[in-house]
Amino acid sequence: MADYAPESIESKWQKLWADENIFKTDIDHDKPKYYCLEMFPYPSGRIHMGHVRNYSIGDVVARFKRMQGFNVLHPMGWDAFGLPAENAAMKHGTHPAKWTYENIATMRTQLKRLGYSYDWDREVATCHPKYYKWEQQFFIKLFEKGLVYRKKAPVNWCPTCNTVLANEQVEEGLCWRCDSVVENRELSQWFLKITDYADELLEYLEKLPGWPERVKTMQRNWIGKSYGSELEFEVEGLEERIAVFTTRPDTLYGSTFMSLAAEHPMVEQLIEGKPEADAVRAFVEKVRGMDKIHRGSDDLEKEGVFTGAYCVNPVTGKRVPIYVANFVLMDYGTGAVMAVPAHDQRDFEFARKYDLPMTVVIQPEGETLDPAAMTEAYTEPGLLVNSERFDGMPNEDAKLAITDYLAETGRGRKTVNYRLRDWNISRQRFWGAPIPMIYCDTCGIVPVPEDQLPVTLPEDVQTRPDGRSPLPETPEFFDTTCPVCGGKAHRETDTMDTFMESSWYFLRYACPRDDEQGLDREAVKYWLPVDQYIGGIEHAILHLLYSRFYVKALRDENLIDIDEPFDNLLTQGMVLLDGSKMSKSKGNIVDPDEMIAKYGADTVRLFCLFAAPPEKDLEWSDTGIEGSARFIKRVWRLVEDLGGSLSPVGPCAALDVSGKAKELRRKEHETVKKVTHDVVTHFQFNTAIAAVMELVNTMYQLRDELVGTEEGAKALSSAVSTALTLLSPVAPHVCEELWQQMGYTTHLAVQPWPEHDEKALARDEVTVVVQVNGKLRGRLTVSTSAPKDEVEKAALAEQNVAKHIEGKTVRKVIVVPGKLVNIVVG
Ligand code: RRW
Ligand code: ZN
Repeated sequence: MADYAPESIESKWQKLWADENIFKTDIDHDKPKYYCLEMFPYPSGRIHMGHVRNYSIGDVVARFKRMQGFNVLHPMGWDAFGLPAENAAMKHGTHPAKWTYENIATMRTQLKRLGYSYDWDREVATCHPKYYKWEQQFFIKLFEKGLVYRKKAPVNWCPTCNTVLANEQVEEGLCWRCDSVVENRELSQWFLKITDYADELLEYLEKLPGWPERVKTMQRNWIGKSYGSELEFEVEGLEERIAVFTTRPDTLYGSTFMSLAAEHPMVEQLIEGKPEADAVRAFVEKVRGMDKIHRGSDDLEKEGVFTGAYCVNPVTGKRVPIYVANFVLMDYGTGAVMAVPAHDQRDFEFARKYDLPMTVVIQPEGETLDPAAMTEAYTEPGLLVNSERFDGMPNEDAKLAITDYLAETGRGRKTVNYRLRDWNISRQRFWGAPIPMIYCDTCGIVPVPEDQLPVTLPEDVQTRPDGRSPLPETPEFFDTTCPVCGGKAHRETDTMDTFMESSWYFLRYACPRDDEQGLDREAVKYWLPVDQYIGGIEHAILHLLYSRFYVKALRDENLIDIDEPFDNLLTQGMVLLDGSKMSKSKGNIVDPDEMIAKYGADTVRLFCLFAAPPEKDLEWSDTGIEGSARFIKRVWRLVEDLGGSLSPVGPCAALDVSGKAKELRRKEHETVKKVTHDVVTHFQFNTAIAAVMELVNTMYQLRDELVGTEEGAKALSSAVSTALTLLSPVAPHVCEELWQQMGYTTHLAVQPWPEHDEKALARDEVTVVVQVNGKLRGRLTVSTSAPKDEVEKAALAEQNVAKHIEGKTVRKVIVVPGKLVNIVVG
């Protein structure tokens, strides 16, 4: 046998698996199905160590399930639209498609070099017209149903990317992709009505026990359902009322002023003819230029301006001044806030700044708050004061009581509010799926007829150096005829957010070449939902919420039959180098190709799985990867040394052995039990691998004693077979190679997962403690099958025990088998 040479072994097995279509999957009703999916990559250029970790975890799950007898779907594809391709094309003066397909070719080769068990026949690229055709068709269906609409809206605008960002793509006021400060603009945009599904998205979180609690909490907070009241304040001198939404109706008696958003539709009416008008208009102008995220943040300096108008508190009947304030947002509630400075921190800061009155209406037990002396709002529970008929009531009860009281007189009602907004899917960029809509001067907005789909991106265009989309200036794309009246018309030039593609790719994998229907209902029914989804926590809200919504929308279009896309979700930790996230911009990258060239793919995979449990961060370490390499060589050498003594007896062979051979067999079966348990119950690959390492150690310790006898050689053969089988999902190439060296003619990739035999776990000998009159005097090693009188005889003969009973009368001997012998002397 030759030295361990990973390059040749790995390419040999990759070729064999491919030639024999080992990982090709089809519907098979005789087997239980298992759909294992990892989040598909952006074809950004080269594979990152973060990908390697993600896809190695997925591959172990897929291989493990396949060996357990499941019909496993394990696909891979490309999330191929988006800004990076466009930026790169801009830089190099090429078409984004060229850059994208070149990257896909590079990255596919890299993934193949890692030996992942994908069914490559199911590969999809979302930038292919045969993919986005269906997305356009779904879009039109949703449009016809009223789930897609267009409206003018203030949008988050990234000045560097030259595009609109969804709220989810703004992180602390910065663009999620390039970290530029996001601006606020007004544009006509296409929206998907995800808010229609807010309640279902929330309720179904309870039906996802296989999701991490943390992710569910993040989604719950993002949806942000809150109960409250909507009430109305009459405006003094006008026949108008201002509606406010509040989650704190219990504080209504303490509302001493009103704050409006700069965009509130009544501002103009309120200030008309008042001396304050100009100052208010200037302030409104200023606030509208600020970005929304900043306006909503806690540390914004609270500012406002008095409108000169008043309204009336509906319960106290007192005059309340109306302000425009920079921290009130139009898209939460009604854009008007009943300010309660004593019990809301933002109102408190505002009231202090502008010297507005403050009334305490909730007192903590055993205390009396003095508004003049307060340094912050009191927001904890308490009893109502200064609230007339509600005085003395606990504030939680008062929420409903006061709402009911207002409702009786037609001035308010109970309401529900959500933080979730509709999903803006318009992007003013070139490299995305065109939104299939046509503008006609006569007919208005008309969807592209189905038989004219896909609306494809032009192939011979130049991207513009300023990053703006060339589509409006490309006549062969832009100019068209109206499908209704046949007159001159033009196409929509916005393209779709790339999260539209990733919201259904997992369905397309079930029927990737179906050009007739897009989604083959039976195939989707067979494969979906995804049994195990694996990816980064960065998608906890964005992608994972959109996909859940999209599946529900397609279900309601009667196209598919599932409610939720992903049964189980594993969010993997980051890959760190020297304590910080590996990233190209920081320059702390370990290149997977370099590592594969140096150690082989099996070692890289082993390291990724051994160094940390999947949910935890993984710190890259040179000593760690060296350790993984050493272990693989150790397995190699074991098989090499044993050479001709090994025979293909199968893992967990049915052997009737004794002595050291029996001991090895016990270790072998214990290992199968532990590895299976660790993988099945918690995906704890690191402890599973550690158990195989122990088994290998035991084989090294016992091999010299065992190799000489037939019984010993068989026990070794079985244990080596088991170790290779258990390790094969992690390090598949080297295991296949050694498996073949042992004389097997089957592939490990399709070998059944071994099962341990409970009987093999039994130990031959046990240690028994011996007491004399209740005191520990000695220990004995006896056979588990030894009869009681034999154990008693051995106990009495034990040296130290014999000393303690010398010259005394043995009155009684109690034997508890397998545990203890107590000798009573007098
Ligand atoms: N195309 C999208 C995407 O994220 C996925 C769609 C389903 C929306 C850590 C992981 C580090 C990533 C550093 C670097 C995701 C990483 C998968 C990394 C694909 C992780 C990639 N595409 N986890 N990943 N680079 O190409 O979390 O610590 O960016 O699960 O690989 O990543 S992607
Ligand atoms: Zn028309």
